[in-house]
Amino acid sequence: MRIDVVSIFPEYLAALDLSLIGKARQDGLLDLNVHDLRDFTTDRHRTVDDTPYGGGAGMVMKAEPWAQALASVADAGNDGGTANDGGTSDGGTRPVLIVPSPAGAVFTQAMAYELAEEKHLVFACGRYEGIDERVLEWAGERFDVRPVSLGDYVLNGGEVAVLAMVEAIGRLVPGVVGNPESLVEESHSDGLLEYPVYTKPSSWRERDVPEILLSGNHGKIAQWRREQQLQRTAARRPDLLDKFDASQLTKADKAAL
Ligand code: 6GU
Repeated sequence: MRIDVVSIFPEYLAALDLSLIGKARQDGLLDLNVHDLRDFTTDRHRTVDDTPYGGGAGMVMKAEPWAQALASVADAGNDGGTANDGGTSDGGTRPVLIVPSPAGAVFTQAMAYELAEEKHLVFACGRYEGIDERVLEWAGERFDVRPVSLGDYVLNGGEVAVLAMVEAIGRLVPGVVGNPESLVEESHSDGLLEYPVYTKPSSWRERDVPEILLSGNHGKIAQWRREQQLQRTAARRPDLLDKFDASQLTKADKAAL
């Protein structure tokens, strides 16, 4: 997968050299490129913002530097492959342009799975009050444009959101996580929160690991873990349980709740 990130703070993205994602880049699984938006300005001051039409607080990011930057990365992920290599219904393989914004659709694990299938993702990190809206309209001609939010709170810019999204998406790209089994049992993979985990010692500061986990009875352990998932989800995230329909819950599940 190719990923391009455009930002006025490219240094923010340095964390993507580390850990699992850094290793995936070294292994050639993720081709991640970070670009400085100011490199696409033409004035002496490398201006990227201006005052908003209609008035109001703050500054708005100018359209032209964004158009130059996005045009330069739009074709970068195109390897000249055939028209039949998994393209979208329009016959092409349009890159996805993700625009981090508190005004976007909320990013979810389901969205991460979808985006992990794409060949080319471009992230446009806005700052200030946002990017001139005409850029998003214009970008629709060559990208599949998706404004995306991490949740209902405000960050100063898209960079931190991109760190989160690239990590969530990148780890789902085949080969990035060594043991794919570990993707199966984690929180949100089945719509429930993860069960609690324990390691040695079995007794620590007078607290014991739940007896069942030492029993060696794998059927009973699986049942206990499922109960824990359901109870935890009911306590911490009842909104997630509301999305379950009754047919997804076994009799034992209902007894656990
Ligand atoms: Cl994706 N961007 C910004 N700037 N603020 C946010 C966000 C994104 N998600 C939540 N708050």
